[in-house]
Amino acid sequence: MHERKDPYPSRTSGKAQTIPRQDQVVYSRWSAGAPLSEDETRAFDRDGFILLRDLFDAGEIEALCRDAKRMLTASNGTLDPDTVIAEPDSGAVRSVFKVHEQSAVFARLAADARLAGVARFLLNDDVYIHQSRMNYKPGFQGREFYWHSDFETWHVEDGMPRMRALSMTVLLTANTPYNGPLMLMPGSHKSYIVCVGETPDDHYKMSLKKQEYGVPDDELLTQLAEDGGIAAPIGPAGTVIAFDCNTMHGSASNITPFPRSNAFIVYNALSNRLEAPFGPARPRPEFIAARTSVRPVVPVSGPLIQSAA
Ligand code: 6CS
Ligand code: FE
Repeated sequence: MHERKDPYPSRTSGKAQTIPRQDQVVYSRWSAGAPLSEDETRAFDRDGFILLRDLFDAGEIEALCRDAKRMLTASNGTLDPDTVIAEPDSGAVRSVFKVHEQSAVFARLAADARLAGVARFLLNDDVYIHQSRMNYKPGFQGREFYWHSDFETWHVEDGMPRMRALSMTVLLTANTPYNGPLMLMPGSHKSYIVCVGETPDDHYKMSLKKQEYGVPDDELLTQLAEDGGIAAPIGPAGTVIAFDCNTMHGSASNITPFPRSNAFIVYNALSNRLEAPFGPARPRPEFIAARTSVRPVVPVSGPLIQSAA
């Protein structure tokens, strides 16, 4: 059989190492009509993430929060049970996946020009939704998301060929210094951290609760953090963090009483559709990684919800 060349091998050997990024970060050239300023575009390229403040108004944020709560407290049968992930010890709801197919408001959010338009610009292609989810990080019980590059998982386990994808996180509670905010390592997206170990069968059943494979080595993490520092952007509900698929990120447990709930929409370039996984033979299910339900997003302008007036 023809051996497929893998530009980003990981979990194939006993050696943790760094491979330089082989792909662009910003695929478009900035011009005056772009949906980001020149400074924002440059910052995304340099840091691997940017903050977008005040994109949504109070009514829009409230509508998103209401539907996030509906999904959190949904009675049996309302949501696809596979998409609901429990916390490792308490059993509280940690994540709900595929929210853009289980909520009209989140479907509208994912198509919104304020997010999808920016994704199309940065990736310079039609985009589709690779993954969407709510991470609830409940008070007291919300556990950490250990340091990782999303791309490492998406490449090895899902067969995403190249780095041409990004996440948009919409904060739906305030993220404070205390409640386990998203932390990112600026500049880390320029290095691909090769992880050691193999991928167990049905790895997602464990990894979505607590990741133990595909975990970067301490020394390489230390190097990245020494080189670029660690950012923990905070802000009120409605703040958006856009970050590259290879930016090293994670978040700590939430021992405060206050939940830290964030929505994530992952956009992938249409030209970067999933292939066979580079690691395990069997791909992960559709609700974590869209393989067949691939539809270009047509950005929708205007408010998320029709106002009552
Ligand atoms: O495995 C995944 O695809 C997911 N896991 C993490 C920790 N981040 C990205 C993604 O939701
Ligand atoms: Fe992640």
